[in-house]
Amino acid sequence: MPYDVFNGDADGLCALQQLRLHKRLEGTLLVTGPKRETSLLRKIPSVEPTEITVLDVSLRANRSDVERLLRDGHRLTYVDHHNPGPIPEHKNFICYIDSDPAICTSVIVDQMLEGKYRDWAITAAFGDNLFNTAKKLTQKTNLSSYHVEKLQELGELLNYNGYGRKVEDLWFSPEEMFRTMQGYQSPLDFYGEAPEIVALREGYAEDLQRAEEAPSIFENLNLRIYQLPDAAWSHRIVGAFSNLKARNHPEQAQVVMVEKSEKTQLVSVRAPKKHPVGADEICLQFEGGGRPAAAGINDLPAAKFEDFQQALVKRFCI
Ligand SMILES: [Mn+2]
Repeated sequence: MPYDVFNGDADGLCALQQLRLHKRLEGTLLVTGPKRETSLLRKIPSVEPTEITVLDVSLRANRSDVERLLRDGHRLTYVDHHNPGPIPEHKNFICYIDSDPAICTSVIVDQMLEGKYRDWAITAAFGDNLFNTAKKLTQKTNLSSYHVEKLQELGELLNYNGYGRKVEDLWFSPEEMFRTMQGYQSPLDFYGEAPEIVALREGYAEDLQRAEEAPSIFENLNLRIYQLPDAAWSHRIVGAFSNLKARNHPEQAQVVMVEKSEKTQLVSVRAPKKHPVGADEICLQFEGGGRPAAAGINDLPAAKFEDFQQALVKRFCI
């Protein structure tokens, strides 16, 4: 049985949606999880050699499993935009990796399919907070600004749905969401007809209102750090909240910390929109990862917080 492995956010979902609208595969097994769960290839057991498509999850985080699956004789198609580390050279490893900060996985798929399902790529670019990229892509379509706004909201809601400590925190599991999406050729129909979207809109508004009341623990012209408590809502809203702040304050880096326990915090880092680099560099120093514009750390120990804050100041304020 072929496997489709995808990140549970808007970009992962819309990348797979485009590929499977283009070429439907029967009986595909889906492997996914909340957005933060990136070591997805380890979930594929030893099975007969098959086709494995991997979308929007970092190669760096899956490298040993990529090597294992290649040794087992599988054929991998890997499409992604995260900082990859060294790329394996193997005849069964086909990759489309581009870590250009203005690109997301769904945009790479859009290029592969020559714009065949571009509306889904636009949705994903909005979901990954790549507004300029999304707007540029819309120029190659006949979408009205009214419809572009719908795609924007859809991308943001799908992205929001991907965040949580565990899949139970999410309003809908990414797998469930993909199965629903598959019934729609057009994201505008999906937006207008799927009851999941109404539920996400309500959940988003509630969670966002709570986050807006949270204190910031550091602020200067170049950097702002927020602190959210440990709760299902804060883990759901952290990504959307940091994207929104990054957009509204283009000269300031945005860092949102969410308590996981007394000992560790989850961290979301957005480089300033005006100069969107450095987020992945900092997060890599603390065992996190991501892209130059947007990155995160799953477990920042309390003892490392001072060092982390210093690294942020050094990178964004000097
Ligand atoms: Mn992505």
